[in-house]
Amino acid sequence: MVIDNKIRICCAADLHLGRTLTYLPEGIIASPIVTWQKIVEWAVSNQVDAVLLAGDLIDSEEDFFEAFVPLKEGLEKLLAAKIPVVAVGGNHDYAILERLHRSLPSENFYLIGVGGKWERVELNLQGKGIVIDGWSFPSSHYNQSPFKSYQFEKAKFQIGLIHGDALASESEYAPLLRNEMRALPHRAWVLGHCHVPQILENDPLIFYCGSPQGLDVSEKGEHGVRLLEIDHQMTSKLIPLAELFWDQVIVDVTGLDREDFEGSLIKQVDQHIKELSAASVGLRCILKGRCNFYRELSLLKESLTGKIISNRSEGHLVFIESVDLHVQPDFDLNSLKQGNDAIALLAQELDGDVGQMSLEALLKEYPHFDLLDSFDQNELEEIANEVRYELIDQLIEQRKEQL
Ligand SMILES: [Mn+2]
Repeated sequence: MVIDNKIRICCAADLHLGRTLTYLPEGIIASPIVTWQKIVEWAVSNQVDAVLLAGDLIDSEEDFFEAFVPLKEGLEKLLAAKIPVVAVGGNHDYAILERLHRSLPSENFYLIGVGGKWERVELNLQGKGIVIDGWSFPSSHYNQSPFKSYQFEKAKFQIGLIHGDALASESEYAPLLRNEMRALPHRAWVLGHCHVPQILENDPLIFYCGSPQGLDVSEKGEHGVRLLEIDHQMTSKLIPLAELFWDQVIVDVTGLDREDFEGSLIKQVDQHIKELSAASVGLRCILKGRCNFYRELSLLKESLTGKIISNRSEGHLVFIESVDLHVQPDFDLNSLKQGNDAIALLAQELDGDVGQMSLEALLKEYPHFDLLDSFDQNELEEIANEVRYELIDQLIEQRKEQL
């Protein structure tokens, strides 16, 4: 039920229809297609005035058939509800979107800016003329500013719709310079390409819609569409619509007994995700701390992956996407420190004494040695400590075998 006379425009981008999400446990049905259907449902039931789509709606050239039916059905529902749809092409879908557009309902579905030529549509929304200026990718890469060829006249309510890179000044994906956008008369810029939903500037309003469904665990947090509201000013809000959110959680195992591990894991996860809107959640669990069931954790790591660990509400599940282990054994350093064998020396180092072994030598023992370039000094010290714990653990095991 619309209670004021604001114009409401549902903005989305980067659906990547045709992409399948990585392995999902049974009971979780999430995909870009499901999210597109939810977007359509939401737009119709909330009686928005228009839908803007900022490119990369389709994942690849090969996805014509995967995308055709869901796009057609969605568009038919929107158009039947008298909601016009305006789209531009991104670097993934500039060509296939044009082919699809030829076969899809065309009245009130506009694909604009094809071939990298700026194009304008004017929509009559609640009696106001809202101008949309759009530009589509002409090829899979484009390393110049698309604004160089912009030449339309100023309008009262003017919105820009484009796919490109506003986060870098040089880019192969249509560099969108902020000062160029600020110099144009548009009061809002609806952007696609970056999958993290974010507002870049408030005046003019410049935002990335983000992928409505995070495509993998790196696309963390709430995803959905952005509702652009226009009265005397333009404002926006994120409407979370993804079936599945991804997230990362640090689980501290320090002081836990083996019997308490699973319970504590669920408690720490619940605490972490309670801020997220209702949806299923796929989690990367980073286990940290020190515990006495350290060795068992590498086995647990395998069995935990893919496990559903909690039921939020209305069939919204929480599952573990993967486990990163950064747990150390729970030694009594004070007693290990006594003496002058290798164990004692390593324990003394862990307790703050100056090391006998160089940092470099310790890091060579790290199983992911090739990744170390990306860490800073503090992180390297922490990894060296992980190695010290691991070495002590191995030495103690060896000693037990010799007995
Ligand atoms: Mn893109």
